[in-house]
Amino acid sequence: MDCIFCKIIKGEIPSKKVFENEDMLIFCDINPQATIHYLAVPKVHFANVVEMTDEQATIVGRMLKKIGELADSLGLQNGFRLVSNKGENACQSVEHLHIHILGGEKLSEKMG
Ligand code: DGP
Repeated sequence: MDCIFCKIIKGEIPSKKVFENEDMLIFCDINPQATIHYLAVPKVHFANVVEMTDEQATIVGRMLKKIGELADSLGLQNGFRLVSNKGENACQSVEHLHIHILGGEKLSEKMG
């Protein structure tokens, strides 16, 4: 499958990894939109929350819990924003579910 994030997970494309476990990889976004901008990506491939099975939703639940546990060590002790784009209106550009983790500064009140 020709998926950039699957290739990053397999190590075929380099990335700045900040965390990895059996469920996910967290790495730095190549085009940061905040002082800190990570992507949390499940190791199993699915496109977005609409395509997600119940089992995959359980993985995403564990991912969110772990992101919360890691927040301080990732430099996010003053807060952070999680975003997961789906589809054209949200400008999703990579068809492998990913959670943007944004922080390291005061973020805009506007999200759209
Ligand atoms: P989205 O628009 O929600 O699909 O965000 C996709 C993000 O993925 C975007 O912020 C840029 C990032 N990205 C795309 N290709 C690469 C890559 O090869 N390496 C890294 N680190 N990030 C990438």
